Amino acid sequence: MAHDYEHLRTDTVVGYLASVPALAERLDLTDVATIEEVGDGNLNLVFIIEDRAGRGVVLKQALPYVRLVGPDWPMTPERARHEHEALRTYGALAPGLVPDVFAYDADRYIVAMEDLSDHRVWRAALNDGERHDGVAEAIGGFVAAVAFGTSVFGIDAEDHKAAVGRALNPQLCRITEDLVFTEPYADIGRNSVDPDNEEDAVALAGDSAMVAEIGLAKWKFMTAAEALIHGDLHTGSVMVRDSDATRPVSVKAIDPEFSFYGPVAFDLGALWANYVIAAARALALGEPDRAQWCLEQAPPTWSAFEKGFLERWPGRRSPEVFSDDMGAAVVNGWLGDTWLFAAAKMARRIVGLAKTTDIETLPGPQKIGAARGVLHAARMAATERHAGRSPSRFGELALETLRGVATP
Ligand code: SR1
Ligand code: MG
Repeated sequence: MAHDYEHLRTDTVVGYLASVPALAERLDLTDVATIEEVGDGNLNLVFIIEDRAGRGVVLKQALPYVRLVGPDWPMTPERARHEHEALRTYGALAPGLVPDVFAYDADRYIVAMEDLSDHRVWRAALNDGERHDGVAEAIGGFVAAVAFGTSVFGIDAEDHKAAVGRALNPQLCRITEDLVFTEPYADIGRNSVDPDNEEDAVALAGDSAMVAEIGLAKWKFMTAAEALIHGDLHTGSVMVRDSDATRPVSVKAIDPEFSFYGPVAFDLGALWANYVIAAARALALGEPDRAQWCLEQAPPTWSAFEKGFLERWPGRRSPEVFSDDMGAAVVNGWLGDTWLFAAAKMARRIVGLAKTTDIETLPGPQKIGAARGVLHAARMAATERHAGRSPSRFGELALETLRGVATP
């Protein structure tokens, strides 16, 4: 399908805002102070427009291709609709934990939303050595609210099926199916590693136990329509602002363009994986205490999720068969799957397309050790999940694994 629509530019965004009354009133367009294109992700254009009074709006526009690669990789801009609808749903279920949405332009695939310039992308903050307390709990609580509130436990069965249909997101799911679950084990020419990590990538792809687990993970991702998951909930999809004398800590989940009805544990695994990646960076930089802190974010993420989900359980649908005990059993299944998806998400960020700044910005020798550590941790998580599933055990084993291969 040809997508012919005007792409925003820094010299056209003010005119665009002026043309949408709901946006024009949000800032003084006669006194604009800054216009910045800040899209540092792999897919979209993102503009922040601020006036001199400090009021701002974010415009995020989906391009008809993958920005990371260019027009040679066409990609449906319908992902903007998915992002818009997910943000609306999440905002209702988890107030304050996603940016406010002001408008959606279905012709030009533009989501207009709250300016979060007083927040930082969590990944960038972690890369700079910052520690933000309370973020892990908040984001675990966010996953719980969405897991319950969009699932058959929280909504009527027919509404659930309609929601599953509306949220079908085949092209974006295909990216994940290929980049996360397949290509790290069967390169089609998009993988890359440092030559000194080549043996690690070969060992990963040749690890038959790992590949078997990843096959299971891919199948679950492709078939388990449990809830309207975020679909790309890494630390770059979380924004944070510390508490101060006047305000509590603020946490926002952003960028749910990959959202669809999928397995709840996929989002939790993405978070855990990125804690390991952040820890690998800290360890490589000679900061073992901070590495440990990064991995200590896994238990509170999980506990807040578990608590948030089980607190809602008494209000579930179909209590005549969704018994009192079933909630805990469902959660326990998700715990094992969180290990599994964490494994998949770690490995893809080292071997496949679309890597992380945590590792990529390390100096050469440290980068090699950190990348190796993450790959070993991925293989550990995929198999050790059968031995003991506790979130603290995950962190301990990951730290042990990273330490075992760290560049001296
Ligand atoms: C082609 S898009 C590559 C990656 O960017 C997004 O952040 C997702 O993680 C996706 O896999
Ligand atoms: Mg993103």
